Amino acid sequence: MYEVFGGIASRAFRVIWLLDEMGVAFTHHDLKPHAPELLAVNPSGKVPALKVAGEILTDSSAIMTFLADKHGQFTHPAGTIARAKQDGWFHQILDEVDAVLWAGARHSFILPEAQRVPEVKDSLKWEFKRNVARIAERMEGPYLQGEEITIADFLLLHCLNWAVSAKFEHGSEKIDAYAKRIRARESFKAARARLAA
Ligand SMILES: N[C@@H](CCC(=O)N[C@@H](CS)C(=O)NCC(=O)O)C(=O)O
Repeated sequence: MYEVFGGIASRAFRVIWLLDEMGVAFTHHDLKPHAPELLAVNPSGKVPALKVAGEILTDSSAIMTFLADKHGQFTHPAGTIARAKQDGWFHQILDEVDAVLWAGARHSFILPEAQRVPEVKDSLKWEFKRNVARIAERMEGPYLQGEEITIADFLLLHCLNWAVSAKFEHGSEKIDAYAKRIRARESFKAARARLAA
């Protein structure tokens, strides 16, 4: 049995949605970063974390990769060219989308006020738009790698949702259609419904 730590409005959404997609049971601990119960399992205070077989795994990307490999879903097998390409997408999204949004969040409300540089947000918004346009250009089909949806698509979609709430615009019709396609999935809707609950 898996235990997911972290509120649904955080990067924990990625893990919860993936488990919903895979039809795998889990329990959810709705905890904010640095909550005492969270610090007890993950001393960095960051979410998400996953408890499995008595061990704590951290980092949403590492957890998604572990789950996809373990259950043989939404991933190409390790050691294949297709997997290397999938990992390339995964890391590109982390570098060029997640990191840009996270920098925007840090300079809006995460860093101590004296360390924030709010002016950087315009530059980050420009970078986000340019980076998403590059992704749109390279996309190979209805999903990043063609016909088959992978965890790289789940990661990107989560970032695109995050961008909406952070007011980072990409202006790409192709990416809008892509996001709409993924948001229509029943498991996405189920995970999203947890947000409203
Ligand atoms: N790369 C990590 C980032 C984790 C992270 O920074 N999570 C945020 C919430 S979405 C957090 O816990 N922030 C608290 C902090 O930075 O101390 C992941 O993907 O899990």
